Amino acid sequence: MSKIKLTILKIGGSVITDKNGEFTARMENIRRLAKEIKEANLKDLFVVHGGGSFGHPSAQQYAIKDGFKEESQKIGFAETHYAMTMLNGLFMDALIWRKIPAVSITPSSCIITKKGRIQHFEETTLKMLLNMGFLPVTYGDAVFDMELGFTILSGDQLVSYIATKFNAERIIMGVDVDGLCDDDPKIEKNAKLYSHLTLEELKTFKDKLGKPSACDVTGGMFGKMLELIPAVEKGISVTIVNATKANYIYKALKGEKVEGTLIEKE
Ligand code: IP8
Repeated sequence: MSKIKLTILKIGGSVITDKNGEFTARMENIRRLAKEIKEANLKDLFVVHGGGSFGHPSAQQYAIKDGFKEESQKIGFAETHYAMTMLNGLFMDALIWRKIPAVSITPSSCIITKKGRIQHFEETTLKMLLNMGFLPVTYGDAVFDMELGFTILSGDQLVSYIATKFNAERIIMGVDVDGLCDDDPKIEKNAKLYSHLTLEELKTFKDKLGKPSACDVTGGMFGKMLELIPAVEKGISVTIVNATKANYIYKALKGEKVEGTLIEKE
């Protein structure tokens, strides 16, 4: 296991779903990303995807992140988890159709959090999948929590946790913007892209990032940056690229030059 130099690829929920709808998958992106992952043919890859318009609406409606307070939330927990298994199924279908030996790991069955932070992770299956050359795929999910009863675990926390635990070589974050900018690129057309940031710059930069968008219970770009800091502190590089653009993820996986933001410790 120690010889494995893991690449962790996170595909944001806004890339594979339309956040303006409910249960609206962006199938063209899912299929294209499966093709890019197949063509990059990387050993030791681990894929994590977000919830988008599958996981977030019911999580928000039933306040799952805040924990178990009343019986009526239980159906919300079940719905949120089920919605994530549906989205995961669409992604797995595209990967397996490309003959990628991808196997899904369900966070709610192997992870327990404490006040929202990962406390136990039964990682034997993940290790075996990696050792045998499978592609493990996991996702943000509704999970059980030692103090809260249950909560929402973001895909970004999973990325950071697995990266640090398994001493990953690099993290690639596939998002729906070109990288980190000095302003919100969805609102401000002249926003300037940062092509390189050090950890110190990232720490000052994160304070300037805008508020998360309305239907993202795990904190949007701001939450992502906070989660990634421990991984960058350990010397794991983070590349943020636009996964809605054709071949950007392919190039990032292959280590080729691609527009985006590279974050390194120094
Ligand atoms: O989209 C959260 O994962 P994220 C998933 O990576 C759920 O923040 C269930 C809302």
